[in-house]
Amino acid sequence: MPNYNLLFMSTPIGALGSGLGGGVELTLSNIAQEMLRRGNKLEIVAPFGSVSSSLPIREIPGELQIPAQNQNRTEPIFIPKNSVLANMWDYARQVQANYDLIVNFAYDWLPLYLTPFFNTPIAHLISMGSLTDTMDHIIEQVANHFPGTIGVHGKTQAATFTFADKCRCLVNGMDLSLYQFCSQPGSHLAWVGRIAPEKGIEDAVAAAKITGIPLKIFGLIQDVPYWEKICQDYPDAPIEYRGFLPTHELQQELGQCRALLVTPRWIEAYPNVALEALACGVPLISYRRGGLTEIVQEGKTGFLVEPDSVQGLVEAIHRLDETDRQACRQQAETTYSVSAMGDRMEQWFEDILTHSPKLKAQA
Ligand code: HBI
Repeated sequence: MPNYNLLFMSTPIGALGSGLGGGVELTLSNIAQEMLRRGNKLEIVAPFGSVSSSLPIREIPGELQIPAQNQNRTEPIFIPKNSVLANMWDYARQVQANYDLIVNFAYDWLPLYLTPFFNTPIAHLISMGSLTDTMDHIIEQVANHFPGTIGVHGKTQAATFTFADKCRCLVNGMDLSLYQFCSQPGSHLAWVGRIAPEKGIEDAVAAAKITGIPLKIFGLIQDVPYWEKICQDYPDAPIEYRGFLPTHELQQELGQCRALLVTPRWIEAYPNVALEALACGVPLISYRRGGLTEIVQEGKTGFLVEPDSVQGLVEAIHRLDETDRQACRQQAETTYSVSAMGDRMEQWFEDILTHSPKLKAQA
């Protein structure tokens, strides 16, 4: 496998490390670490304020992009004045000749629209399922004109698009050495993620109230009014908000939990939090929706329940003794290790570059 010069384009909805970018922050960092470890050269382009202990970041100023999941299907594309997204891609245009491949991690229209205007090939890692008509349309355009350059995480995510067969499934992965296996947990449950309506945390709180089993909550409170309403609606639920913790602290506390409740209201592509839980030996109780249906080994590494059914969550919680924490860790090591992910990414890059050799910018 030759070594490549890679330019990673981050999400424009928040600085890397802020938590605003959700799972894609962790995905980008994990892949970048592994590509560097394998001898590739790499620079990450991200909004001003992005931080990373070990990754080379080029910070770009400008106004953040609005999160796509807050838009309705027919909403037009909004590009604010001094858009950080536009500024990031103007930078990419200027430096593209130094790179063999650009990898786009943003779920945004502009990078996809600009693809034919670039000489350097662009690989798009699409991090969510179908959300808006404009995104569906532009992704399909790129899938048709640049076959093999549209990557997704899972089959259920791909299935939300009419062009599922043109999407390459990359699954996901993370650095398992950061996650300690815990065989003897406490009695409490966990919920991890951005606290926002599409994540459905109110159902996990309701299940904690019904079962009386304490629920520890980790993640960025992205929608404050939403969180405050839940606290008002369930004043005596046994919940404890633990904050938005860095991976090292999160995995320490998450490993102590009996199970992770995953309550997505939408098609979550491939929630990183589920992989993190498995890596700590924590079984998953999740709605039968999105990427979790491809992750949970029913009855062994968790349970899939009727979507939006709190009663379903409660029944699964009472069956937790059937699950096997060692099997959870084993599943993470087999499929979600960062080296398994690195192999899938390098193969993807190789396939793109051998099928669409770099067009040397006209001298
Ligand atoms: N919205 N506009 C936009 N762009 C993104 O890159 C983006 C987003 N919403 C959510 C998101 N990325 C990530 O949190 C998920 O893809 C994981």
